[in-house]
Amino acid sequence: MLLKPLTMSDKTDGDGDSSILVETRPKTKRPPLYKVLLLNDDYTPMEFVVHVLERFFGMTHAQAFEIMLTVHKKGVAVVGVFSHEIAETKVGQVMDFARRHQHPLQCTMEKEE
Ligand code: TYC
Repeated sequence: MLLKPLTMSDKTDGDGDSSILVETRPKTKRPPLYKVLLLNDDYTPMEFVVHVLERFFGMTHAQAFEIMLTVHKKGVAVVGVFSHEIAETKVGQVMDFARRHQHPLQCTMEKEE
């Protein structure tokens, strides 16, 4: 096989075999993000959902009310996007809070594409 002649800018390892070292940039892939989803049901009171969104997702009352209505009408809404660990924590906090208050509210997470 014919090798292209080396030029000044080519980097070799100096062992005289004319091999060119191609520097690759280290692949530092960003970790995936996760959507936290709130699901509608027929029993959880609207005010409770609004409170959950204020308490665990830092929304204002107006933002929380708007998102609660979206879930109520459409069945589901993304309430935040987080790292895997933070998303897991939020889901756990919401599920635990709902369970303690005996509401069937469901909160899940899914990987963002
Ligand atoms: N659908 C509920 C009701 O009519 C309200 C509700 C909204 C429940 C959002 C869950 O994630 C939810 N009381």
